[in-house]
This record gives sequence, C-alpha cells and structure tokens, in this order.
Amino acid sequence: MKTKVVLLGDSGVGKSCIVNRFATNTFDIDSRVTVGAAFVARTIEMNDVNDDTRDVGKERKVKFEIWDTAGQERYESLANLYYRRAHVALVVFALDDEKSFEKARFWIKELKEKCEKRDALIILCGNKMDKITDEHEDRIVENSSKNNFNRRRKIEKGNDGEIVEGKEEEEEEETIFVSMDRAERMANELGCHMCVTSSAKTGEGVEELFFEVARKLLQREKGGRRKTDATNNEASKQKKTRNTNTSGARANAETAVVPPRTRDEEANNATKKKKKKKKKKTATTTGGESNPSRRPLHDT
Ligand SMILES: Nc1nc2c(ncn2[C@@H]2O[C@H](COP(=O)(O)OP(=O)(O)OP(=O)(O)O)[C@@H](O)[C@H]2O)c(=O)[nH]1
Ligand SMILES: [Mg+2]
Repeated sequence: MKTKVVLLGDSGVGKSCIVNRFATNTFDIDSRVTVGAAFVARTIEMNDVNDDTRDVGKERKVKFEIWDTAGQERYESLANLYYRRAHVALVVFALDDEKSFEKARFWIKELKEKCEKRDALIILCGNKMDKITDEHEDRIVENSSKNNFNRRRKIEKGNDGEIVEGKEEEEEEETIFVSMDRAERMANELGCHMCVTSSAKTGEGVEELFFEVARKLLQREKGGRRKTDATNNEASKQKKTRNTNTSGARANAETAVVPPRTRDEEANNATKKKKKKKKKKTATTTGGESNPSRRPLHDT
C-alpha cells in the first residue's frame, strides 16, 4: 500500500526533524529552514490487522511518500500543491509555542475545506515534548490568554548565577506550554482523527505515530473490502428475493438488511407499513435489524 503524507505547520516546529527521525533515525539540532518542500519516502512492514481470518499473519508493506512543506509564511500559498491529494496530513505544532498551536488550527480548517481526499486522515501532533520536564508542570496552560502567554518574570541573580535578593535584575522569558488536553479538545472540535505528542529529538512517539497511521489505513482498507463484500452479498440476496418472488413477509426479512438511515430503507419502511396494514394476518417478525452482522459497517 502506498500513502501520500503531508506535513504542515509553522516554521520551526520540527516538521523536517520528525521526517528525518522517521526516515533515517537522526536528529539535527541545527536543522535548516525548508525551502519550498522536501520529499522523503520510507516503507514499513507490519502485521496486517488481524480482525479478519483470511489475512491472519500476513505481512503488509506500507510505503509512506512524505512531503515536508516549508512553514515560513512566504511559502504558505504553495502548501495546497502538497496537501491537495494527501491521504494523511500531519499538522505539527511545538508544545512550547502557543503561536504555532494557533497556526495548527488554521491548517486543520484549511485541510477540511480544501483537501480533495474527503477521508484524509488528519493528525494533530504536539512536537518537542522533551522540552517539558516535571519542573515545567505549572507552566502548562489550559487556556490561552494574553496575561499568561509569554509572560515575563523578573529574577535576581548574583555573579555566580544564584538567585539573591537586591542584586542586578535580569529579565528572562518564561515559556508557556500548550496542554495536550487543550490540543485534544481542538482536535475533536475540528474533526481530526488523532492527536499525539512527539519528540523528534529523542524519537519518542515518532515511529509509533507512523505505525498507528499504517494500522488505521489497513483497517480502513479492510473495512472498505468488508463493506464491498457485504454490499455484493446483499445485492445477490436481493436479486434472489426478486427472482423467487417470495411473500411480502419474506421480502421484509430481506430488505431489513439494508443499512438503516438510507433513503432505500426509508422507502422500504413505507412499503412495509402499507403491506402490514393490508396483510396483517401474514406479517411476521424477522429480527433482521437486531442482528449485529446485518448492521451497516462503519469506517474507523
Ligand atoms: N528540543 C527539541 N527541538 C527540536 C525538536 N524538533 C525540532 N527541534 C528543533 O527545532 C528547530 C526547527 O526544526 P525543523 O525541523 O527544521 O523545523 P521545521 O518545522 O521543519 O521548520 P520549517 O522548515 O521552517 O518549516 C531545529 O533547531 C531543531 O533542532 C524536538 O523534538 N525537540
Ligand atoms: Mg523544515
């Protein structure tokens, strides 16, 4: 399976570093600004999702064709060339950069509006999680507000750097971190499929992210195949029903397998009601709708 992935997000959030970590397992502290876009590919192998006995133990290859876009404003208008046909969009922000979180919101909305693949997987990714240590817990904020965003605190330092009273004052920026609860809320609100954290620096979460994407895509493919199978079975069953010209009650049993909430079923229900009125004596209960195997299959 081949899948086209695009990375979007503000400049400096670590998109290229995530891609390099995944493709070559390296990290460049002096990673350079991307110009235009960069392309990288990597194929992974994984066990197929084993919810279908036909494929148990089968190895599947998933080839990721990754477009790493440039986050700088001047390249913004080029981005749609890369996300337009993407199957997967990784929208990255840096956990220590509120502004990049707002930019992520912009990209998700843009994708929802303009990505041609209506079912593209959209993933919100909070990168640089290595920067959050226990001592930073009180700096993780639930809500953005001008008061606490990039607030500055005054500290006093002696010659050896120790904090002492009455010595020269120095202003130091206090980084505020975006909380993952907040990220998850936004991801839900805007209809993302996943919300994850990563560190391109330590590698945490990067490999897992791509494997999870592969798993979801394979599961989807399988869901689609099952859906097609179910539709084909259904079509042949309905054909049989029509050919054998069975009684009204029998016809109802067959039509019950049509997924609920479709126009077809609404029409069938209307016919059913009319027939019930006419043929009260011959009516039977089918139980078709309560049989789980007959419920419509959903995409994951
Ligand atoms: N601490 C930390 N630094 C990171 C991480 N990921 C990237 N960086 C640093 O962040 C800076 C920017 O990383 P890039 O990957 O070049 O950022 P980008 O999103 O590709 O930026 P553009 O190409 O301009 O869009 C570099 O100095 C990286 O070393 C991370 O997970 N942790
Ligand atoms: Mg880059």
